[in-house]
Amino acid sequence: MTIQEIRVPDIGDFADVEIIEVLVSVGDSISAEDSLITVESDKASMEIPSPASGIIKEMKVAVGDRISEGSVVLLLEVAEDADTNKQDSDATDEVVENEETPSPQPLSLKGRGAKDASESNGKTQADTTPATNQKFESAPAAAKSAAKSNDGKISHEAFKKAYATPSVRKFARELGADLSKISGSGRKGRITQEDVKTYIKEMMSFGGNGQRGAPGVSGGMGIPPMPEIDFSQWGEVETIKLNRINKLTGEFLHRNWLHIPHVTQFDQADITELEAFRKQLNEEHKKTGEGSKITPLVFIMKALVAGLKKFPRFNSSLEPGGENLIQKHYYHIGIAVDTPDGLVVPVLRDVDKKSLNELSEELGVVSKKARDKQLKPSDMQGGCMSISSLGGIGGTKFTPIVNAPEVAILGVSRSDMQPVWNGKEFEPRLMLPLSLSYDHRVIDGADAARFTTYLSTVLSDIRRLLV
Ligand code: CAO
Repeated sequence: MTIQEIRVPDIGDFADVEIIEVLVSVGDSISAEDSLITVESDKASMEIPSPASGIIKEMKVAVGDRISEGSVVLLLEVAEDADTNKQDSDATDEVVENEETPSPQPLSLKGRGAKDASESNGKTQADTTPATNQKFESAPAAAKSAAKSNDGKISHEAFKKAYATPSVRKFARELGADLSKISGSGRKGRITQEDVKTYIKEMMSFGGNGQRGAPGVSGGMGIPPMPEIDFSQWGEVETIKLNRINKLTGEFLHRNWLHIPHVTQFDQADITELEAFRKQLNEEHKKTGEGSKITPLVFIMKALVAGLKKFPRFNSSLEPGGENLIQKHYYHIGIAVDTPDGLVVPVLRDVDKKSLNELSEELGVVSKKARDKQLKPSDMQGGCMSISSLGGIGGTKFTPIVNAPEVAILGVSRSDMQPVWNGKEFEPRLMLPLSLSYDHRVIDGADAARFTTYLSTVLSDIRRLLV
């Protein structure tokens, strides 16, 4: 028997990387090629395999340690005849360096680096997956050993945990799937991505709690992935690549939609007088050549600020832990701008301190900047509440998605002349549809109704903005 020092082999760019998983422990009997640890850089995760078979005598690393090429991972007791790296067969129980190791295998790529890496070899991440699984599944002994507790018994929980690759575990985590409840169909019981998908499908069809009889209800975040469909089977199709804004917006909206319990309150404001005043201002601007065109939106921004002052809870953000509200004492309003590349939301600051003319001018400038792709990330941060105005386009109402960390968003649709009963007769009044979506964790339905009622009152009589 000899004691062999197992070191990290050449792992390319993986210098000073963190160990995210230790797959073996002291006393384990492992085979050559069994995975020992998983390391993760900002681009990918990778398993480090053993170069030899033997029994683990001492672990030299733990989860969270950072390692590079040459770092000692563990001490392995190897049978002399199996010690392919050691030339001197006389020596026993001495530490030798391994000179030859199986190559480490990438498990998953992530982020931008992943894209670069996958593109650089002409493969997508999906392309690399089968090879990855194959490698990992050749390490069942290591995984099984890792599941042993101090008393030598195999913990069911740990066994299951060890029997999925980090990428599968990440996938399961994202879908809210409990790995301990999933049976692995991979080699020697390894849980595969397909197993996770199947489990989620079952949970969905059984009502989300694993019980039959409540179809169609999802188990919390246990949302199954959309199926991949080949639409070309039904006719001609083309694939259009989404641009960066589309992708970022999609991800952001999806996150907000899933995290925030949304409710939308609808209302209408009588803007007949406001519209008359707005037209008058625009006429004056035209005659004098001074001031930019004023649209209803700047009045709505002013009314919104009045609403935030009267109902401060709308001007807050919920701390991620859900323990506290952060109350803001400034009034910055985000405006959703439709651009050829997608939706962006620049923020107009200190709306309470600016005149209608100043806001109109600024709105023109930021909308142009947005459409010319000139907005900086800081131009889109720090909003208290956002407005999504589709008034220039059409529609009667909609349900905007809260622009987190804000707690509410005001949707505005196209104003419309309607017959309104004034107590004696129907009168033609210009009515502006409002759609207020809010985070129900922070705002009660009654407050939302009070808020839109107040907005409606202010917009119906803009003199109230002065009091
Ligand atoms: N009712 C009736 N008419 C309205 C109106 C309303 N609620 N809001 C605007 N209008 C009118 C304006 O007065 C203007 O009319 P004139 O040209 O006759 O003066 C016309 O519609 C066009 O207005 P606009 O859209 O150019 O200007 P705006 O200040 O209302 O909006 C901006 C600016 C940047 C918000 C808008 O251009 C925009 O991009 N809107 C889309 C926002 C969006 O996509 N939201 C959805 C997000 S969720 O996917």
